[in-house]
Amino acid sequence: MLTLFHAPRSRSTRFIWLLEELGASYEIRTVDIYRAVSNTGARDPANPHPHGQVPALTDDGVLITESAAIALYLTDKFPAAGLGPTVGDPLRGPYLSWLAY
Ligand SMILES: N[C@@H](CCC(=O)N[C@@H](CS)C(=O)NCC(=O)O)C(=O)O
Repeated sequence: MLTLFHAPRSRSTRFIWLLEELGASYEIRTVDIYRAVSNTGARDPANPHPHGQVPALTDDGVLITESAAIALYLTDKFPAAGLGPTVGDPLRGPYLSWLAY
């Protein structure tokens, strides 16, 4: 089971989009985060991210953090969706470059 740890109006929103585009089965757990701009919110003990940030994704309990890593993990996990060039595809290199950029 994929679980996205999400806070509204944050970077984790991009993974609702990606999970939908991939046709993945997933659940969302909304967590609180500290928001420096407004000095509101707080680290949420329900969030497994080691820095209390979002996005965080777990796949059967295995934790994945960092947006680029999560995007790569998900597009690799669902190759049939055709959203990320797979290993051996000539476009794999540019894909990884743009993800890391
Ligand atoms: N490099 C991380 C950055 C994650 C990040 O900065 N997330 C913000 C929300 S957009 C956050 O959780 N802030 C709360 C905090 O830093 O305590 C990624 O892209 O996944």
